[in-house]
Amino acid sequence: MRLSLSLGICLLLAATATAAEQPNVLFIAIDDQNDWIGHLGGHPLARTPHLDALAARGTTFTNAHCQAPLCNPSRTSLLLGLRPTTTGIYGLAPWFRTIPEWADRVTLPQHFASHGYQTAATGKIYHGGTGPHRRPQETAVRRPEFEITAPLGGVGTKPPRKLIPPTPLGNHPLMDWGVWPPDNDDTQKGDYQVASWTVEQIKHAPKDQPFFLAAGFFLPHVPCYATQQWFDLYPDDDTVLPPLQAGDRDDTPRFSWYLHWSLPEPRLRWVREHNQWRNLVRSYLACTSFVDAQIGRLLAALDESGQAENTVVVVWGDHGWHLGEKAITGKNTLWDRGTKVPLIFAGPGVTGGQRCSWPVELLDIYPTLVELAGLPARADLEGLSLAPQLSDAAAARSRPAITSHNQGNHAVRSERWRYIQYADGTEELYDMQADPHEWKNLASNPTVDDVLAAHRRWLPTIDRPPAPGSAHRVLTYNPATDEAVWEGTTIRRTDPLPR
Ligand SMILES: [Ca+2]
Ligand SMILES: [Ca+2]
Repeated sequence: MRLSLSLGICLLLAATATAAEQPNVLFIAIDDQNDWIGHLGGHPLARTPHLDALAARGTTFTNAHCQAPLCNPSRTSLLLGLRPTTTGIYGLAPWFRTIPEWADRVTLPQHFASHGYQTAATGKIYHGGTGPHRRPQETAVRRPEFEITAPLGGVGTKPPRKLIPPTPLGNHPLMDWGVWPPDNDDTQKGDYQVASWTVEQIKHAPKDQPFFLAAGFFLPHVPCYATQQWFDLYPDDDTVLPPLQAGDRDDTPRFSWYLHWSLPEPRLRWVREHNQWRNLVRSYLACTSFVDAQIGRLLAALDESGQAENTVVVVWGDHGWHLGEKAITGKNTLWDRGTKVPLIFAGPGVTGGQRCSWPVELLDIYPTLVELAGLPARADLEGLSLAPQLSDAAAARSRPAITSHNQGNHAVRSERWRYIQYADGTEELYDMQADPHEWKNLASNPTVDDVLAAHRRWLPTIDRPPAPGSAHRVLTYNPATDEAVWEGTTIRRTDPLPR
């Protein structure tokens, strides 16, 4: 009797200990953040002390890639654990819940909510923030994306008129950058408020329940407004400009232009002609440093709350951004500058001070967090858990990173190579060790036939057409007629390249 009673108490204690040890998750997203992060070395002058400190106490992935080079498809892929080629979501629309097949998909935060976590979020997590607001009659039907949300984030304070000259294709209001507001007051910026709300959530976290807390930062997405203090971190001269090669697009297929055929993001030619290139680069870097400081506020709050030891922190960017490389600014490309992102983990289950150079995918975040938290694994996820690499960065990975931008256009990033195939069958291949800027397309070189073959076999076997309701940056191609359609307009083979 005494024995079984003690055994019972032991089991009870063991169960309680397990529950108490279930780690929290602090899930931090940065919008349009390429690898211009201090410790990643994508830009030699980038100043991100807080992300660098997080990487030093955790594991940072130096070869991490998005699954789609655009907000909605990248975030949908990460949060559903499915490739864009599986969902058919490639554009800024649709919202995945409108697709019957995915209407009841259990997302990453919902999986945590199903297993005892309190889920909370603010800012830009999905392309639509923390999920659309439901009509009252729908609340009983569908689970919330997050249990607790705050409608914060976005640009915040805006100047009364654009700071730069009118941009091509309609002078889009988002195409702007520079010093704003002029008084060094950051508190009216959306990202500052996202951080403030998240700090309060950390301070007042439930004592009897683990949390999954998501903070989505909007910058350095355009408009890149930052206060003067962040610009002061960067020299006001041409040493800030990224290296370029004149005529770099001469050896990229015509189809590469179709992926970003006609967009409000100005081309390199425009920013040069209007003396805006340096201003854009400094504005982007300033915004990155500002967001780094907001992430620093979250990490300080976590330390002060005593929860750092029991919280898995993950920081990720949804895709990269060009600042003149390959003759463009913006996203929607299959090169490293468009696909490579920061990805940092720290906390329980993560070895400190590691740099992992295996190609990995944002798709891997879902199964990784599930494993780190000890939740039941799911058989319907397309990513691979990074738990082995978080323990030992040298642990082998079995596959490269894949990025897709609309049906038929894919990049395969292995340790050494970047291979791209467009929907019309044209190809690119770069030796990323010898040519890290992807200047020399080797695809037509007969000596690389084996490399091409080895990479082609990773092209997605599921490659769906755009889902119903797809819109904004959607490109389709019909091989039978050789007809490409961009945003509803046919591109002819003879159309001049857009300037
Ligand atoms: Ca984005
Ligand atoms: Ca080139």
